[in-house]
Amino acid sequence: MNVTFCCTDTKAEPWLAGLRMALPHAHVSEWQPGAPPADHAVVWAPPQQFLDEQTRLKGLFNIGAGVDALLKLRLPPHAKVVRLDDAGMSVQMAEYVCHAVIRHFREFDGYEADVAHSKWSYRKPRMRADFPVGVMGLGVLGERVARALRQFDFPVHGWSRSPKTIEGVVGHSGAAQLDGFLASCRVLVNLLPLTPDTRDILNHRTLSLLRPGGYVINVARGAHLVDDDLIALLDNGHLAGATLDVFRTEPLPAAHPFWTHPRITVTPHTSARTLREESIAQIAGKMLALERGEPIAGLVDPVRGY
Ligand code: NDP
Ligand code: OXD
Repeated sequence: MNVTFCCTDTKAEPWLAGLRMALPHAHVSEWQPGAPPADHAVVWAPPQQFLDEQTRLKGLFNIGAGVDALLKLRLPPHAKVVRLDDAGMSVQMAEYVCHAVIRHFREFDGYEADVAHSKWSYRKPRMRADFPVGVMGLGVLGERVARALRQFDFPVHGWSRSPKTIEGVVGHSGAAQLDGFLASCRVLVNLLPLTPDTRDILNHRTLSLLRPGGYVINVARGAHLVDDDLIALLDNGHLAGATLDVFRTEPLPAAHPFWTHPRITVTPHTSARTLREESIAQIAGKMLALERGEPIAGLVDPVRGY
């Protein structure tokens, strides 16, 4: 079995070494233009030339959960597109989102500002019932996040394409239930894949439906959010703040107003990192399963877009 590796912005050597250990009978190499055809590829943001040349691929393994960038390219005709299926990301996402929700709910930013002035401040406890959290996207990451938030007794709502039953989470599904879902929430967590249906979904109309004093946590993709609409709703007081991990342009340009907005917290696309060891173990296992003709989890439907 021939395995090729083509990942932009990723150091190849540790991945190649790990893949060779996990697949001792395979030939694993880094892709070079004109390289012979491989059976499987491990990719992140590959150039179109790679996909045009590698026409015999059976498996195209994306080293991330989101495949929006990959699906913009012309793909080899028979390759199955496979996304990372958790591989250590869901626990990181649960940590990040719970941290952001709790930081806002418990007003830790306010305490920090007071402490900076040696001020012993006391704030009235806020009621959890007044902070229902909505999770958009109840897939591998969204479900874990929704369950983690329930552990802190927040009222939790979820929205997905098809109906989902998660204990303690009020389920909403489909476009027809989007507005009702949003109106039920004060804190909104976005964990949708970026598809034609979800691009710009966090806009003036939808964010206005959140309860007054709403809070937005975007950890999915920057193009879900209309930047100017968020700023307008923060500035008119409808929204209380936002924590943003993903942006339309990454790295976030130095002049972007998100950097300096007093009620926006920015992190550099770090909420759930790809973990190399977990990812290699998962990918190698799936390559071998595909070679044996067995079904695998994490297959992407290119028409659906995720
Ligand atoms: P999944 O594919 O497992 O889950 C996607 C969820 O979104 C599903 O519940 C799906 O519904 C729902 N969904 C998709 N389209 C729609 C729609 N049109 N309307 C309503 N619901 C919809 O993805 P993951 O949970 O693994 O990952 C989610 C996203 O998180 C990734 O695509 C990526 O963009 C982002 N991500 C960000 C990271 C970061 O570091 N910031 C790290 C990893 C991922 P249904 O269940 O019915 O199919
Ligand atoms: C991913 C990401 O999609 O890191 O995995 O954003």
